[in-house]
Amino acid sequence: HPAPPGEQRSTGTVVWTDRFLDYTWTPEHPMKPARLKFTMALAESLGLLDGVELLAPTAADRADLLRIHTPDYIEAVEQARAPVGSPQAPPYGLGSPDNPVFPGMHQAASVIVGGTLAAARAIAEGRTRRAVSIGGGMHHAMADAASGFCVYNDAAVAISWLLDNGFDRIAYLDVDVHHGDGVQRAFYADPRVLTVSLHQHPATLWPNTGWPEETGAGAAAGTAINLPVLPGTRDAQWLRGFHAVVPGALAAFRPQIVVSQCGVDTHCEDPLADLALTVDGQRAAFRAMRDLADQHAEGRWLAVGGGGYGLVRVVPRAWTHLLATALDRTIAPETAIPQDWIDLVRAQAPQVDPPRTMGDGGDIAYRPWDGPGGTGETGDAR
Ligand code: V1S
Ligand code: CA
Ligand code: ZN
Repeated sequence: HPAPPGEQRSTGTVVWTDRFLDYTWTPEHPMKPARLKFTMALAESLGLLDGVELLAPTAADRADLLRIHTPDYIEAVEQARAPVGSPQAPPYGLGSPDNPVFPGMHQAASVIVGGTLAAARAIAEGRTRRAVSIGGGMHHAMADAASGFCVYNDAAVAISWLLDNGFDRIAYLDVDVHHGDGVQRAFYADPRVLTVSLHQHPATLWPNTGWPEETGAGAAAGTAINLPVLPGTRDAQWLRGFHAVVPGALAAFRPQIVVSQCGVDTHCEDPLADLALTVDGQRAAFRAMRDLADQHAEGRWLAVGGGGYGLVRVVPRAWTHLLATALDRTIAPETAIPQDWIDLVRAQAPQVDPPRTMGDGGDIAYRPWDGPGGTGETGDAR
Protein backbone atom coordinates (compact mmCIF):
# COMPACT_ATOMS: atom_id res chain seq x y z
CA HIS A 1 0.00 0.00 0.00
CA PRO A 2 1.15 3.55 -0.66
CA ALA A 3 2.57 5.09 2.50
CA PRO A 4 0.01 7.15 4.43
CA PRO A 5 0.56 10.85 4.90
CA GLY A 6 3.21 11.24 7.60
CA GLU A 7 4.25 14.22 9.61
CA GLN A 8 8.00 14.06 9.16
CA ARG A 9 8.07 13.87 5.38
CA SER A 10 8.64 17.00 3.34
CA THR A 11 5.95 18.56 1.22
CA GLY A 12 7.95 18.90 -1.94
CA THR A 13 11.14 17.47 -3.39
CA VAL A 14 13.06 18.78 -6.37
CA VAL A 15 14.95 16.20 -8.42
CA TRP A 16 18.01 17.64 -10.14
CA THR A 17 21.39 16.71 -11.55
CA ASP A 18 23.54 18.66 -13.99
CA ARG A 19 23.58 15.42 -15.99
CA PHE A 20 20.10 16.40 -17.24
CA LEU A 21 21.99 18.93 -19.38
CA ASP A 22 23.67 16.07 -21.29
CA TYR A 23 20.33 15.48 -23.06
CA THR A 24 21.57 17.64 -25.91
CA TRP A 25 20.49 17.11 -29.52
CA THR A 26 22.09 19.21 -32.27
CA PRO A 27 22.80 22.94 -31.88
CA GLU A 28 19.88 23.76 -34.22
CA HIS A 29 17.43 21.45 -32.43
CA PRO A 30 14.61 23.24 -30.58
CA MET A 31 14.95 21.16 -27.40
CA LYS A 32 17.97 22.83 -25.81
CA PRO A 33 19.35 22.04 -22.35
CA ALA A 34 19.71 25.80 -21.68
CA ARG A 35 15.99 25.90 -20.90
CA LEU A 36 16.66 23.68 -17.86
CA LYS A 37 19.80 25.62 -16.90
CA PHE A 38 17.97 28.98 -17.12
CA THR A 39 15.08 27.57 -15.07
CA MET A 40 17.27 26.39 -12.19
CA ALA A 41 19.20 29.68 -12.29
CA LEU A 42 15.97 31.70 -12.04
CA ALA A 43 14.61 29.54 -9.21
CA GLU A 44 17.88 29.93 -7.32
CA SER A 45 18.07 33.64 -7.98
CA LEU A 46 14.59 34.09 -6.48
CA GLY A 47 15.64 32.14 -3.40
CA LEU A 48 13.04 29.50 -4.19
CA LEU A 49 15.46 26.65 -3.56
CA ASP A 50 16.87 27.99 -0.27
CA GLY A 51 16.71 25.18 2.26
CA VAL A 52 15.30 22.77 -0.31
CA GLU A 53 17.16 19.51 -0.61
CA LEU A 54 17.83 18.53 -4.20
CA LEU A 55 17.47 14.83 -4.87
CA ALA A 56 20.23 13.74 -7.26
CA PRO A 57 19.17 10.78 -9.42
CA THR A 58 21.28 8.08 -10.96
CA ALA A 59 20.72 6.62 -14.41
CA ALA A 60 17.90 4.12 -14.80
CA ASP A 61 19.24 0.64 -15.45
CA ARG A 62 18.34 -1.82 -18.17
CA ALA A 63 15.72 -3.57 -16.02
CA ASP A 64 13.98 -0.24 -15.47
CA LEU A 65 13.92 0.54 -19.21
CA LEU A 66 12.66 -2.98 -20.00
CA ARG A 67 9.43 -2.14 -18.16
CA ILE A 68 8.41 -0.20 -21.28
CA HIS A 69 11.02 -0.64 -24.01
CA THR A 70 12.02 -3.67 -26.06
CA PRO A 71 15.52 -5.18 -25.71
CA ASP A 72 16.20 -4.55 -29.41
CA TYR A 73 15.33 -0.89 -29.15
CA ILE A 74 17.47 -0.34 -26.04
CA GLU A 75 20.37 -2.01 -27.81
CA ALA A 76 19.85 0.18 -30.88
CA VAL A 77 19.99 3.31 -28.69
CA GLU A 78 23.15 2.05 -26.98
CA GLN A 79 24.77 1.32 -30.33
CA ALA A 80 23.52 4.40 -32.17
CA ARG A 81 26.25 6.36 -33.91
CA ALA A 82 25.78 9.41 -36.07
CA PRO A 83 25.67 8.08 -39.64
CA VAL A 84 29.01 8.51 -41.37
CA GLY A 85 28.47 9.44 -45.00
CA SER A 86 25.28 7.41 -45.14
CA PRO A 87 21.99 9.02 -46.14
CA GLN A 88 20.13 6.17 -44.50
CA ALA A 89 18.53 6.90 -41.13
CA PRO A 90 19.17 4.28 -38.47
CA PRO A 91 16.02 2.31 -37.58
CA TYR A 92 13.81 2.72 -34.50
CA GLY A 93 13.12 6.41 -35.20
CA LEU A 94 16.75 7.28 -34.51
CA GLY A 95 18.62 9.66 -36.80
CA SER A 96 15.61 11.61 -38.08
CA PRO A 97 15.55 15.43 -37.92
CA ASP A 98 13.37 15.19 -34.81
CA ASN A 99 15.62 12.60 -33.14
CA PRO A 100 19.16 12.97 -34.46
CA VAL A 101 21.72 10.66 -32.89
CA PHE A 102 23.94 12.43 -30.35
CA PRO A 103 26.95 11.14 -28.42
CA GLY A 104 26.01 9.59 -25.09
CA MET A 105 22.32 9.46 -26.03
CA HIS A 106 21.58 6.22 -24.14
CA GLN A 107 23.26 7.46 -20.97
CA ALA A 108 21.66 10.92 -21.07
CA ALA A 109 18.19 9.52 -21.73
CA SER A 110 18.69 6.96 -18.93
CA VAL A 111 19.46 9.74 -16.44
CA ILE A 112 16.18 11.46 -17.39
CA VAL A 113 14.33 8.22 -16.61
CA GLY A 114 16.35 7.89 -13.40
CA GLY A 115 15.13 11.34 -12.33
CA THR A 116 11.46 10.51 -12.78
CA LEU A 117 11.99 7.14 -11.07
CA ALA A 118 13.72 8.82 -8.12
CA ALA A 119 10.70 11.13 -7.78
CA ALA A 120 8.33 8.13 -7.87
CA ARG A 121 10.34 6.22 -5.26
CA ALA A 122 10.54 9.22 -2.91
CA ILE A 123 6.74 9.53 -2.98
CA ALA A 124 6.05 5.78 -2.78
CA GLU A 125 8.38 5.37 0.19
CA GLY A 126 6.64 8.22 1.99
CA ARG A 127 9.70 10.49 2.06
CA THR A 128 7.80 13.28 0.34
CA ARG A 129 4.29 14.02 -0.86
CA ARG A 130 5.28 15.81 -4.05
CA ALA A 131 8.29 15.54 -6.32
CA VAL A 132 9.22 17.42 -9.47
CA SER A 133 11.76 16.43 -12.12
CA ILE A 134 11.83 19.05 -14.85
CA GLY A 135 14.19 16.91 -16.94
CA GLY A 136 11.40 14.37 -17.54
CA GLY A 137 8.25 14.37 -19.63
CA MET A 138 9.45 12.48 -22.69
CA HIS A 139 5.92 11.39 -23.46
CA HIS A 140 6.28 10.41 -27.14
CA ALA A 141 8.85 7.60 -26.72
CA MET A 142 7.37 4.26 -27.80
CA ALA A 143 8.24 0.70 -26.73
CA ASP A 144 10.47 0.30 -29.77
CA ALA A 145 11.00 3.77 -31.19
CA ALA A 146 12.31 7.23 -30.45
CA SER A 147 9.75 9.86 -31.39
CA GLY A 148 9.29 13.61 -31.05
CA PHE A 149 12.56 14.39 -29.22
CA CYS A 150 11.88 11.51 -26.79
CA VAL A 151 14.22 8.52 -26.45
CA TYR A 152 12.99 6.73 -23.32
CA ASN A 153 9.55 7.28 -21.81
CA ASP A 154 10.38 8.29 -18.25
CA ALA A 155 6.80 8.80 -17.08
CA ALA A 156 5.71 5.42 -18.47
CA VAL A 157 8.64 3.67 -16.76
CA ALA A 158 7.82 5.40 -13.45
CA ILE A 159 4.11 4.57 -13.72
CA SER A 160 5.00 0.93 -14.42
CA TRP A 161 7.27 0.93 -11.35
CA LEU A 162 4.50 2.44 -9.20
CA LEU A 163 2.09 -0.27 -10.39
CA ASP A 164 4.51 -2.87 -9.07
CA ASN A 165 5.03 -1.05 -5.79
CA GLY A 166 1.66 -0.73 -4.17
CA PHE A 167 -0.26 1.60 -6.46
CA ASP A 168 -3.19 0.30 -8.48
CA ARG A 169 -4.91 3.51 -9.56
CA ILE A 170 -2.67 6.11 -11.18
CA ALA A 171 -3.82 9.26 -12.97
CA TYR A 172 -1.58 10.79 -15.64
CA LEU A 173 -2.36 14.38 -16.69
CA ASP A 174 -0.56 15.75 -19.75
CA VAL A 175 -0.83 19.50 -20.41
CA ASP A 176 1.93 19.68 -23.05
CA VAL A 177 0.60 21.14 -26.32
CA HIS A 178 1.33 17.79 -28.01
CA HIS A 179 -0.67 14.60 -27.47
CA GLY A 180 0.83 12.30 -24.82
CA ASP A 181 0.76 9.42 -27.26
CA GLY A 182 3.54 7.25 -25.82
CA VAL A 183 2.13 7.18 -22.30
CA GLN A 184 -1.42 6.67 -23.60
CA ARG A 185 -0.21 3.78 -25.76
CA ALA A 186 1.71 2.11 -22.91
CA PHE A 187 -1.40 1.91 -20.71
CA TYR A 188 -4.20 1.94 -23.28
CA ALA A 189 -5.49 -1.47 -22.19
CA ASP A 190 -4.60 -1.13 -18.51
CA PRO A 191 -7.57 -0.12 -16.33
CA ARG A 192 -5.23 0.84 -13.47
CA VAL A 193 -3.96 3.92 -15.31
CA LEU A 194 -6.11 6.88 -16.33
CA THR A 195 -4.39 8.99 -19.00
CA VAL A 196 -5.68 12.48 -19.77
CA SER A 197 -4.10 14.68 -22.43
CA LEU A 198 -5.02 18.21 -23.39
CA HIS A 199 -3.38 19.24 -26.66
CA GLN A 200 -3.68 21.26 -29.81
CA HIS A 201 -6.20 19.56 -32.09
CA PRO A 202 -4.71 16.52 -33.89
CA ALA A 203 -5.94 17.77 -37.25
CA THR A 204 -3.57 20.72 -36.81
CA LEU A 205 -0.50 19.38 -34.99
CA TRP A 206 1.89 16.44 -34.94
CA PRO A 207 1.59 13.57 -33.90
CA ASN A 208 -2.00 13.86 -35.18
CA THR A 209 -3.39 11.51 -32.52
CA GLY A 210 -5.36 12.23 -29.36
CA TRP A 211 -8.80 12.29 -30.91
CA PRO A 212 -11.68 12.30 -28.41
CA GLU A 213 -12.68 8.89 -29.74
CA GLU A 214 -9.50 7.36 -28.28
CA THR A 215 -10.89 6.22 -24.93
CA GLY A 216 -9.04 3.03 -23.95
CA ALA A 217 -9.33 -0.64 -24.88
CA GLY A 218 -11.11 -3.67 -23.42
CA ALA A 219 -11.32 -3.62 -19.63
CA ALA A 220 -9.67 -0.17 -19.76
CA ALA A 221 -12.47 1.40 -21.82
CA GLY A 222 -12.98 4.92 -20.49
CA THR A 223 -9.50 5.24 -18.95
CA ALA A 224 -8.03 7.33 -21.77
CA ILE A 225 -9.33 10.87 -22.13
CA ASN A 226 -8.35 13.27 -24.89
CA LEU A 227 -9.29 16.94 -24.97
CA PRO A 228 -8.14 18.63 -28.18
CA VAL A 229 -8.27 22.41 -28.29
CA LEU A 230 -8.16 24.60 -31.37
CA PRO A 231 -5.22 26.76 -32.43
CA GLY A 232 -5.48 30.19 -30.80
CA THR A 233 -6.98 28.88 -27.55
CA ARG A 234 -6.21 31.26 -24.67
CA ASP A 235 -5.91 30.88 -20.89
CA ALA A 236 -9.56 31.18 -19.92
CA GLN A 237 -10.80 28.81 -22.62
CA TRP A 238 -8.07 26.26 -21.97
CA LEU A 239 -8.68 26.37 -18.21
CA ARG A 240 -12.39 26.06 -18.74
CA GLY A 241 -11.81 22.89 -20.75
CA PHE A 242 -9.47 21.55 -18.09
CA HIS A 243 -11.97 22.19 -15.31
CA ALA A 244 -14.86 20.79 -17.30
CA VAL A 245 -13.09 17.45 -17.69
CA VAL A 246 -10.28 16.75 -15.25
CA PRO A 247 -11.78 17.22 -11.74
CA GLY A 248 -14.76 15.00 -12.53
CA ALA A 249 -12.56 12.33 -14.07
CA LEU A 250 -10.31 12.27 -10.99
CA ALA A 251 -13.25 12.22 -8.61
CA ALA A 252 -14.60 9.16 -10.43
CA PHE A 253 -11.26 7.37 -10.84
CA ARG A 254 -10.00 8.01 -7.26
CA PRO A 255 -6.26 7.87 -8.05
CA GLN A 256 -3.67 7.11 -5.36
CA ILE A 257 -1.21 9.40 -7.12
CA VAL A 258 -1.35 12.03 -9.84
CA VAL A 259 1.49 12.15 -12.38
CA SER A 260 1.58 15.40 -14.39
CA GLN A 261 3.47 16.10 -17.60
CA CYS A 262 3.93 19.87 -17.49
CA GLY A 263 5.09 20.83 -20.98
CA VAL A 264 4.81 24.59 -21.51
CA ASP A 265 4.71 24.70 -25.32
CA THR A 266 1.08 25.86 -24.98
CA HIS A 267 2.46 29.41 -24.60
CA CYS A 268 1.48 32.03 -27.18
CA GLU A 269 5.16 32.64 -27.99
CA ASP A 270 6.09 28.97 -28.45
CA PRO A 271 7.66 28.43 -31.88
CA LEU A 272 6.38 24.86 -32.36
CA ALA A 273 2.62 25.15 -31.82
CA ASP A 274 -0.29 27.58 -32.02
CA LEU A 275 -2.01 27.81 -28.66
CA ALA A 276 -2.08 31.17 -26.91
CA LEU A 277 -1.64 30.58 -23.19
CA THR A 278 0.37 32.88 -20.95
CA VAL A 279 2.68 31.96 -18.09
CA ASP A 280 -0.18 33.02 -15.80
CA GLY A 281 -2.49 30.43 -17.34
CA GLN A 282 0.21 27.76 -17.12
CA ARG A 283 0.76 28.66 -13.45
CA ALA A 284 -2.97 28.28 -12.83
CA ALA A 285 -2.88 24.83 -14.47
CA PHE A 286 -0.01 23.67 -12.24
CA ARG A 287 -1.77 24.90 -9.13
CA ALA A 288 -5.00 23.23 -10.21
CA MET A 289 -3.21 19.89 -10.71
CA ARG A 290 -1.52 20.20 -7.32
CA ASP A 291 -4.82 20.99 -5.63
CA LEU A 292 -6.50 18.07 -7.39
CA ALA A 293 -3.76 15.75 -6.13
CA ASP A 294 -4.41 17.16 -2.64
CA GLN A 295 -8.15 16.54 -3.02
CA HIS A 296 -8.14 13.16 -4.71
CA ALA A 297 -4.76 11.49 -4.11
CA GLU A 298 -3.81 12.36 -0.52
CA GLY A 299 -1.46 14.98 -1.90
CA ARG A 300 0.73 12.57 -3.88
CA TRP A 301 1.89 14.50 -6.94
CA LEU A 302 4.71 13.62 -9.32
CA ALA A 303 5.37 16.40 -11.82
CA VAL A 304 7.70 16.21 -14.80
CA GLY A 305 8.65 18.74 -17.48
CA GLY A 306 8.21 18.14 -21.20
CA GLY A 307 8.03 20.50 -24.14
CA GLY A 308 8.53 24.25 -24.13
CA TYR A 309 10.76 25.99 -26.62
CA GLY A 310 10.73 29.59 -25.48
CA LEU A 311 13.97 29.02 -23.65
CA VAL A 312 14.46 32.52 -22.23
CA ARG A 313 11.03 34.14 -22.09
CA VAL A 314 8.78 31.19 -21.24
CA VAL A 315 10.25 27.97 -19.84
CA PRO A 316 12.30 29.44 -16.96
CA ARG A 317 9.38 31.40 -15.54
CA ALA A 318 6.78 28.70 -16.13
CA TRP A 319 8.81 25.89 -14.56
CA THR A 320 9.94 28.13 -11.70
CA HIS A 321 6.23 28.48 -10.96
CA LEU A 322 5.95 24.69 -11.22
CA LEU A 323 8.70 24.23 -8.64
CA ALA A 324 7.13 26.90 -6.41
CA THR A 325 3.74 25.21 -6.72
CA ALA A 326 5.15 21.86 -5.58
CA LEU A 327 7.02 23.53 -2.71
CA ASP A 328 4.01 25.57 -1.54
CA ARG A 329 6.16 28.66 -2.03
CA THR A 330 3.86 30.87 -4.06
CA ILE A 331 5.48 33.36 -6.42
CA ALA A 332 3.14 36.18 -7.43
CA PRO A 333 3.01 36.99 -11.15
CA GLU A 334 3.98 40.62 -10.37
CA THR A 335 7.29 39.53 -8.82
CA ALA A 336 10.23 41.27 -10.47
CA ILE A 337 12.85 39.10 -12.15
CA PRO A 338 16.20 39.51 -10.39
CA GLN A 339 18.77 41.56 -12.30
CA ASP A 340 21.48 38.89 -11.94
CA TRP A 341 19.31 36.44 -13.89
CA ILE A 342 18.63 39.03 -16.60
CA ASP A 343 22.39 39.64 -16.88
CA LEU A 344 23.05 35.89 -17.10
CA VAL A 345 20.65 35.27 -19.98
CA ARG A 346 21.69 38.50 -21.74
CA ALA A 347 25.25 37.15 -21.76
CA GLN A 348 24.21 33.73 -23.07
CA ALA A 349 21.30 34.67 -25.36
CA PRO A 350 21.90 38.31 -26.41
CA GLN A 351 19.32 38.18 -29.20
CA VAL A 352 16.33 37.65 -26.86
CA ASP A 353 14.67 40.32 -24.71
CA PRO A 354 14.40 38.79 -21.24
CA PRO A 355 11.14 39.07 -19.31
CA ARG A 356 10.92 41.53 -16.39
CA THR A 357 8.22 39.99 -14.24
CA MET A 358 7.17 36.47 -13.31
CA GLY A 359 3.84 36.83 -15.11
CA ASP A 360 2.68 37.92 -18.55
CA GLY A 361 -0.16 40.04 -17.23
CA GLY A 362 -2.33 37.27 -18.62
CA ASP A 363 -6.01 38.00 -18.31
CA ILE A 364 -7.39 35.10 -16.38
CA ALA A 365 -9.82 37.48 -14.67
CA TYR A 366 -12.76 35.93 -16.51
CA ARG A 367 -13.06 32.70 -14.58
CA PRO A 368 -16.20 30.84 -15.58
CA TRP A 369 -14.90 27.67 -13.91
CA ASP A 370 -15.12 29.32 -10.48
CA GLY A 371 -18.86 29.62 -10.16
CA PRO A 372 -20.34 31.79 -7.44
CA GLY A 373 -18.01 32.45 -4.52
CA GLY A 374 -14.75 31.28 -6.08
CA THR A 375 -11.64 33.33 -5.46
CA GLY A 376 -10.19 32.28 -8.79
CA GLU A 377 -6.69 32.36 -7.35
CA THR A 378 -5.79 28.93 -8.64
CA GLY A 379 -8.50 28.55 -11.23
CA ASP A 380 -9.75 25.61 -9.19
CA ALA A 381 -13.20 24.14 -9.40
CA ARG A 382 -15.49 24.49 -6.42
N1 V1S B 1 5.27 20.36 -33.63
C1 V1S B 1 6.35 20.22 -34.01
C2 V1S B 1 7.66 19.95 -34.46
N2 V1S B 1 8.66 20.85 -34.73
C3 V1S B 1 9.74 20.10 -35.07
C4 V1S B 1 11.06 20.59 -35.37
C5 V1S B 1 11.27 21.95 -35.54
C6 V1S B 1 12.55 22.42 -35.81
C7 V1S B 1 13.60 21.51 -35.90
F1 V1S B 1 14.83 21.96 -36.13
C8 V1S B 1 13.39 20.15 -35.72
C9 V1S B 1 12.12 19.70 -35.46
N3 V1S B 1 9.41 18.80 -35.02
C10 V1S B 1 8.16 18.70 -34.64
C11 V1S B 1 7.40 17.43 -34.44
C12 V1S B 1 7.85 16.76 -33.15
C13 V1S B 1 7.44 17.55 -31.95
C14 V1S B 1 7.96 16.94 -30.65
C15 V1S B 1 7.42 17.64 -29.44
C16 V1S B 1 8.01 17.10 -28.15
C17 V1S B 1 7.21 17.48 -26.91
O1 V1S B 1 7.17 18.88 -26.77
O2 V1S B 1 5.87 17.05 -26.99
C18 V1S B 1 7.72 16.86 -25.62
C19 V1S B 1 9.08 16.72 -25.34
N4 V1S B 1 7.65 16.56 -35.57
C20 V1S B 1 7.04 16.76 -36.75
O3 V1S B 1 6.24 17.65 -36.93
C21 V1S B 1 7.45 15.82 -37.87
C22 V1S B 1 8.03 16.31 -39.03
C23 V1S B 1 6.73 15.70 -39.09
C24 V1S B 1 8.12 17.79 -39.32
C25 V1S B 1 9.45 18.39 -38.85
N5 V1S B 1 10.57 17.71 -39.52
C26 V1S B 1 11.83 18.33 -39.06
C27 V1S B 1 10.54 16.27 -39.21
C28 V1S B 1 9.21 15.64 -39.65
CA1 CA C 1 -0.77 16.99 -23.93
ZN1 ZN D 1 5.18 19.31 -26.75
